[in-house]
Amino acid sequence: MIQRGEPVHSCLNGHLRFMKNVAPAIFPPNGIGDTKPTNQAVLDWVHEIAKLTKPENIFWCDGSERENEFLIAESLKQNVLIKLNEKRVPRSYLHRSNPNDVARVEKVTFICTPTKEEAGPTNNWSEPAETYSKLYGLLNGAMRGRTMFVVPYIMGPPDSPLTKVGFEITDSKYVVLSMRIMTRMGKIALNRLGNDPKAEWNRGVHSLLDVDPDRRFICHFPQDNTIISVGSGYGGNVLLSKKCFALRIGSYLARKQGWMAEHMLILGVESPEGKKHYVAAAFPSACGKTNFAMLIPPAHFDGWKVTTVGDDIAWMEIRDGRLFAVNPENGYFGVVPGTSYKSNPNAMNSIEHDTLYTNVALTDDGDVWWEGKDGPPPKHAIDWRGNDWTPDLKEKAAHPNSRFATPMRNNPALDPDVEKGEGVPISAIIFGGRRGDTVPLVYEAFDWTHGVYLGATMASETTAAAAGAVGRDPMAMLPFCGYNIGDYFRHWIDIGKLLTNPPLIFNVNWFRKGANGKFLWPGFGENMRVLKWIIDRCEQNGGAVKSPVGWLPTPHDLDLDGLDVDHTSVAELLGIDHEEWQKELAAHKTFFDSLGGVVPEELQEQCEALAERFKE
Ligand code: OXD
Ligand code: MN
Repeated sequence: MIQRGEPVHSCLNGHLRFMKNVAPAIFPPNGIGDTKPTNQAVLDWVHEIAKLTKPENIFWCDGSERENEFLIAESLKQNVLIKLNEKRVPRSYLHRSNPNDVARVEKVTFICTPTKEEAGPTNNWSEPAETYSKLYGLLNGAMRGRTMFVVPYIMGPPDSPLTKVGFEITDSKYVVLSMRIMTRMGKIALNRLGNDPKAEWNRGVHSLLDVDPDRRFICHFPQDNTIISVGSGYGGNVLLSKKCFALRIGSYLARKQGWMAEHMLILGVESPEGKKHYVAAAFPSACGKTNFAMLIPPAHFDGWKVTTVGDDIAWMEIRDGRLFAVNPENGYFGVVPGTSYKSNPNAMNSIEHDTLYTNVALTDDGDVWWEGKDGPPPKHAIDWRGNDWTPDLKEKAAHPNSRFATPMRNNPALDPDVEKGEGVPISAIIFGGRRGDTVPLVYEAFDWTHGVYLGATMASETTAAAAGAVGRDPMAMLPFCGYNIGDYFRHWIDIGKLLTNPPLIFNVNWFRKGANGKFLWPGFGENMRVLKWIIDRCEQNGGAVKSPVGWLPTPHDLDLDGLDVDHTSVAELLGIDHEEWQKELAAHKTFFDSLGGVVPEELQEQCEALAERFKE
């Protein structure tokens, strides 16, 4: 955490004087890079940041094809991008980030609210005025010899009341190219913002500096609708539209303005009769959100269709007593390793063209490769670091967090209503995590507040070496809630009071293991069977039995026809082990206690009620 009163880096001037130029300036021809906004507030802010960072020139992005082609050509010249084999992966490129910079870094991510209490017990807090002065110190002259790009974008469908405008200033071409995929970028945002100097818009400033982990900070100023990110070039830290704006600042604005910004996929499920439901689901990072959002129903569900609205973020508002959701993004920034035609055919089809890859391996014929891709590994490749790689090496060819950025329009299962301004009505909310034991395949909350409790106590096994270690991750928002988590829980409870037709809330666990240590559930497309029960419950015709933890399907209530899972496994999958749940209950209490008194009374009561139900 940035400490109060800590001196601004004493060697700062020396450091900057010799700072290597990782992003040399480019010089566009007339007609490119000159779409200046007309809103005076934006112009003033850009002027202020330019005065501070002292770039060689300013490039005003308009999101056009011509601009994109120019930026790609310049990025190829500067080795920011490598062109992939045009026949195998048309119009696609590979970018390698600095090996010290391959993931989001929570320890240097800060919520800078006037008081520490506003940031709450789950966030790193840092005092706003001091943080601004520290960051401005780091940004002083940081864009010398570089081009400063001004990227206007909107989050949300063009004609949605939920949609918001953001501007990102950056000295990274990779960021500009990625933002064009991940957001609706360019003139569309300038038109939406208009000329009102008081209009709401997000200010994002990003500089690579010299990509030094010691000078890497991702700071959010919710009260100012401002983000400053320095010292990183990795997506989650620098595509400020995504985790920074749509979730951290978004969740703060959502509470203030009475809507919800959630770390959730949104999918549509349509029956053969044409009846359609939408569900939103929150799983912690690395629990298969993208796979679930792009699920292909197995042969047994002939005529059923699953469509993707979003794979990572949902912005939701109340209308007619129901929750409606939009996906604020325009593309997917997904983890590559493990993606194959077997695990996720829709993702594979999406990333076959027009895709920007980061940190995957490059084959000798200019194709991309990663661990878990279909077929045998290449005999030789260049790994994500740029070194020679052969299959006998211990090192992975692709970084485990290597990514694709691909336009959502590449997805063959894209939902037709993804652009609908009013959003899609949500019938069910699903929480879930990776749990080897305790948590059944699926169960339903008794009511909204009980559902909030399921979300608040959500957990997932950490991938750390400690086997079975479980980390609590409320609503999968632990790294993304931009304010006090207690107030966030309260906001969820309050939203429930305004919903006359609330979504039903469920918890799922695809990862339960049997006594033999093997997964009990096949997962992937077969998760359709669980989804089907959830839809049946929404239509009030799915059977269930009451258990202490919630409504549970019996094996008979799940459609398991044609599935190669024996009866004992199904019983294990749906079983409630009282001893395991006593431990789970104790863990809920410990977690709530660790939050230091911010948890609303209603959720404490849910904890007691759960304990009581086990005594019955
Ligand atoms: C992501 C994440 O990259 O949640 O989506 O970490
Ligand atoms: Mn995510």
